[in-house]
Amino acid sequence: MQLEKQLQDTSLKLYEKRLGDLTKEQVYTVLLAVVKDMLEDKEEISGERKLYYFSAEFLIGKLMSNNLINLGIRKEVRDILAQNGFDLAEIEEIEAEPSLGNGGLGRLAACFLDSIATLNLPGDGVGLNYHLGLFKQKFENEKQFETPDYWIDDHSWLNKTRKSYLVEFKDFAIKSTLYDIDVVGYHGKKNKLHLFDIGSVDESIVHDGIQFDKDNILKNLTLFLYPDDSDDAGRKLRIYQQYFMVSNGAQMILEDLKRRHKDLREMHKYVAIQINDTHPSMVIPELIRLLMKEGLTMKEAIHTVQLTCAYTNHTILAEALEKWPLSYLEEVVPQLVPIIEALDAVAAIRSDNPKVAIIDNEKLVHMAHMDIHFGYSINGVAAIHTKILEETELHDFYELYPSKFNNKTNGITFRRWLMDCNEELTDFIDSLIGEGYKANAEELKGLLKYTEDKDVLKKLLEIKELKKEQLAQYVYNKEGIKLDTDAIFDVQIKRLHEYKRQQMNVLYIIYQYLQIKAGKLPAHPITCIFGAKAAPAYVIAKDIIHAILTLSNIINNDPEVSPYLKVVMVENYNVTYAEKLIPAADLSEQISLASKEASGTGNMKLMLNGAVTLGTDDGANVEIHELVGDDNIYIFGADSDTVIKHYENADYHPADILANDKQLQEVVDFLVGEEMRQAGDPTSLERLHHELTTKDWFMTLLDVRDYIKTKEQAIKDYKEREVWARKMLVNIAEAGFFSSDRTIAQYNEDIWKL
Ligand code: DL6
Repeated sequence: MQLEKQLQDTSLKLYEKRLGDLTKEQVYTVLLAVVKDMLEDKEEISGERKLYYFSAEFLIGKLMSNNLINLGIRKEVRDILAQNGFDLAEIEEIEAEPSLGNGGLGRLAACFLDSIATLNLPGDGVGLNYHLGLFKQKFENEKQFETPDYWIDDHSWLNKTRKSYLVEFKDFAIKSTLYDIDVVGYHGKKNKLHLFDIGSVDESIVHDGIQFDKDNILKNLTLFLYPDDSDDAGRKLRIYQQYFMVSNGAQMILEDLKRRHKDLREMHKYVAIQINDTHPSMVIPELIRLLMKEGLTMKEAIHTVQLTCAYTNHTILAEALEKWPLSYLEEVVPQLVPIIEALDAVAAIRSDNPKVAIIDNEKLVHMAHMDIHFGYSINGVAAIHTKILEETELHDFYELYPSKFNNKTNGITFRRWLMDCNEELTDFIDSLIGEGYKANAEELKGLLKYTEDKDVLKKLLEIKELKKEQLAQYVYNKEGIKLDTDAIFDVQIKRLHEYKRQQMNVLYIIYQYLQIKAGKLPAHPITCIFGAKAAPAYVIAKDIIHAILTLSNIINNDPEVSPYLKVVMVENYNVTYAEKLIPAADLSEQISLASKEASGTGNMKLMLNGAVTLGTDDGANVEIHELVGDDNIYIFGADSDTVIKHYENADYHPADILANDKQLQEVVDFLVGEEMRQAGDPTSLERLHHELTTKDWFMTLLDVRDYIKTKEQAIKDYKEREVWARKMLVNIAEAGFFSSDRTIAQYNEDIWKL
């Protein structure tokens, strides 16, 4: 009653009309205003020691439904809107998705904020408010184009605050503006996501897609996440952004400590900083610098910073571990250079091993090395990833600081990835085991007692069918492509990267196409669905997108083939799309080259929604495999030890494999055959073909045979509906371990100690 009154009053105030007489957009605005008021009134989580989670990305997704769930009012709001002639789902669709992230790293940060608040821990996010996001992906002529993602409008979750700090660069200083987004825990209190910005950013300098003058920092600083760094100006812009983020955050932290009359020498007693990947690493020298300005000696400053900062590593890919030329830092933030040099000197005293130096012989600053020397914890994000860090990639550091290393297997928030995106499954689970699993995800195991219950298995299949129909409708509206919901939905959704091996799925599709053309039909129709953005300067990744779209064009328009095989790549894959695709997936493609995917989190979301994994023993797949057992997952391919040995011995040559496998050669050559050349761009296709046949750095051809065989087995098994439903059930039941509530509880117990 109270809520209805609030909605009606706000409706009258904003539009001088009753709720029932508004347009859908106006209803959204009214609901946003009411929910923002409720969030404003929520008490902030407080505590003696507070966490600051520094991250370049926060891929938060639309917030309305999540906030309604966490406030515990979603059903009530749905009923009130229904009484006034509106469908809540349609109203929620109106929200523009914040474009503040790229992939798993940013989505993890968003899940973590949800869990930190839910566990009633004082912890805020610190990042930047990118006006045009990563980019909006458009497909034209079977190719990706990038356009600005204008996600901020007059009505958003951003709250402009009065906080502002001066950030000094070599040639100028900038005053920041701080926007906050409230982060409310499930039936709990709130924390904040702090997003720093500047008033002088000018969206009008962007032209020809996402081109802009990279030197004009006052106008471009917070335009885009991950601006193109293929030239010097782009790389320096990234340094400007990173320093702007950490200097603001550090100043905010110290201001808060001073307000609380805390001794800055003991900052570590009141503050924990989690450095999410290396983008925020400059927070270490910046804090030291600011503390020295406050009167601490360098020794005192290093001491407390070292006990405050912890670092999470999210990749072993060398190119993703940032190394900035010292000369760039001199040009952008010279004030940090003497501090970084001093840290390098301290590190050199601790170890004379050049492999652990912060500044190397070529005068490159290894940001991760600074984090490891001057952070008190370093964690990987899945068991196998941490093991590889300890034994191989960061072994020299592990020998130096064994006790700093720990594993925190990633997790996902079930509020968004089950309750929000799959209400039908949520209600069904509630009816079987009650709602306890929402607070204690391990209770999902209670579902295991239904593995032989035919009615339960049948109902699971019915829910999946329903979610597939909903997705088919959504895809039809968005892409104009009709999906056959009887087909197995085979889903690969993740950033486009060669190590994730979307190209292996491409080879499977070609194989299957050629089989069908030769009259050999698959055991069951299959629809291969992709969602992925390629980094704008990553040429081969864009070639892979081109190959997928070209194949999709050929196959979907071939009446002989399309009843059995379809290929769909959805445009502008984002969190909103993921929320539709994941509940509808049958098969979850997690096919990275073993050792390369740090963890993956899509694998967890898909499992939780009853998709069965087809994957390598990589990242968190290894832990999924252990939990569900051999019968409920499809594992293939070389293991990480074998892969690491191939790299060490430099003995992997794709040509050798092709020379011994005529059929595979035919599949690979299809990429540059007549049909593809006619339908696509020969230059792009030849480049991809050349890469695969001469280099194949991520060993696609090593695993593709086993991949095809295993996928064929999965498709065969899918026909046994009840057996398949049992696999689905086991996956859902065992997904509890992957709740981010568990991950965050572990971070807190072992690292933050809030
Ligand atoms: O930890 C979150 C997420 C992992 O699940 C992915 O496996 C990992 O690729 C991703 N890492 C990055 C960092 N850069 N790279 N590549 O995005 O982190």
